[in-house]
Amino acid sequence: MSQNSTIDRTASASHTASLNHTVYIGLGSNLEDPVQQLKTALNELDQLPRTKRIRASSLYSSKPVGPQDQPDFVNAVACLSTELTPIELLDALQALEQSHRRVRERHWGPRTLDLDILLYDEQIIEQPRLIIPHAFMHTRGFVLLPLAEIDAHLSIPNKGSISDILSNIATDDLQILTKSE
Ligand code: ROI
Repeated sequence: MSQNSTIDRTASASHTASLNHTVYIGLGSNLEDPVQQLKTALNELDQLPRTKRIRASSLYSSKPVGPQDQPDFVNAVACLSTELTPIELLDALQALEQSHRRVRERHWGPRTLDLDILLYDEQIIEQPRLIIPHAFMHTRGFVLLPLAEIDAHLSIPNKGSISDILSNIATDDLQILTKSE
């Protein structure tokens, strides 16, 4: 019995020490009170198993990329530390999207909550369900500006530093709505 509890303590110590993957998540919403959708989602990210939220950007309003006949978006980025594998994290984020009764009326149309894995350490992942770095992140001001706010020195594998990329991207449609806590 006492031997078991020693083993348990050791196991749980190494458990904590291995919360060691740094991931960045993009959040977006343009339906059903988008500011509240994002605030709730940021708290829920902090509740994911074997995961801690490290930082979150301000909330930004942004003009829709894609079809213009839809409401403006609210966007933000969060940095997490996690033990989840990329696919475990994807499953957890998709479950969260569902719990927000995600509406996605059409491709590139309005949605209640989008949670995208942008970066997972410096890994490059190309699987049927998951492409990391996120395929469009280096072209989108609504991802890059919040990302630069929480980590100005980040680089996107194969694409270069956020600050270089951002210097060639329009961000004048973005406005800070709520400062990061
Ligand atoms: N446009 C903005 N501004 N923000 C988003 O999060 C967003 N998400 C999308 C599409 C429809 C491409 N446009 C967007 O999925």
